[in-house]
Amino acid sequence: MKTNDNFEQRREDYRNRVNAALNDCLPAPEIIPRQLHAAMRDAVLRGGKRLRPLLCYAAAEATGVPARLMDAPAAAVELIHCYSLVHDDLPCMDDDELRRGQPTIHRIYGEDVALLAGDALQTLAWEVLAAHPSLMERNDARVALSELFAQCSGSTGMVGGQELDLRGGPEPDLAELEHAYRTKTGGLFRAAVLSPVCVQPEMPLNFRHALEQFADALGLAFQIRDDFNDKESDAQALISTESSRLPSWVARFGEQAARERLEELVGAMQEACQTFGAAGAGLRWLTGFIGASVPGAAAADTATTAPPGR
Ligand code: GRG
Repeated sequence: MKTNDNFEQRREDYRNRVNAALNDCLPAPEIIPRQLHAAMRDAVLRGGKRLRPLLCYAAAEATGVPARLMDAPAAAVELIHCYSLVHDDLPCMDDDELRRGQPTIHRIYGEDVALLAGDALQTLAWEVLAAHPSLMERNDARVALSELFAQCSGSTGMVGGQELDLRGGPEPDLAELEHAYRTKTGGLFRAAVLSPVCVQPEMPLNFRHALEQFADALGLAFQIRDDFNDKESDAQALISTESSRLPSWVARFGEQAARERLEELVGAMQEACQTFGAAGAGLRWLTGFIGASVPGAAAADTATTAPPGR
């Protein structure tokens, strides 16, 4: 399948497109309060692979939705993702020193400013959905996107999943662990992949179902892949027996089971992609990115290079 090559080329255009939208919507650093705006800009513009925006554009290609209708959800989902990273790095959560290869926002600006920067990034995401010029004539789409994003990022989505992760305990069963993954990590992937449905309400049902299947498998697969590659998962498992946090999938069920589960999920993503024929090139490329990065797992397609920005 050669269509992946095509997406490799377009991927850079999409990244530039969302970076421009993000740069435009973030308040300029000279606008008061300057420190807050500098922290917000750093949190968003200092790297990142932009996987969630790429998913918006890839899902739009797959379903015949014009790319310009994805500019608002692509920027909004990245703003919410960046807010979650800033808050996740805080001392009361993971207390991380580095993010995207650089000091975390609270290490540079202090915990108080980092908290506020995350809050303001989240608020900005809703402003983008409400007021982006590309959706000015589409009240229906703005309402549908706002509802989808709220469900995927709030207490039944990403934020709720984070709480489950913090309090889930060391011995969750499979359903408990996967529910936490599906919401914490999968929530924003779901928002991205289902964004085209919100701007094209007349979309055929088989397309909607395929996007649902793709999003569901992707959220889980991405987190298991991340656990799998996490060299500290053993350490995390040890810590987890002494804390209320969930263990990683790999630590809980073992490497072999994780590899098999991941292959199953990548298979579900590939199956969903078939619905879109050649137009699903972008979704197939992203499937390949997940499948190719796990030692011993079958690569889903030809993608072997990570999007730049890590
Ligand atoms: C604190 C409200 C709140 C939520 C936290 C999703 C989440 C919930 C926190 C992110 C922390 C984390 C490490 C989640 C696992 C998913 C993951 C590997 C995120 C990193 O995503 P990438 O690889 O990051 O897309 P870049 O930097 O490329 O954008």
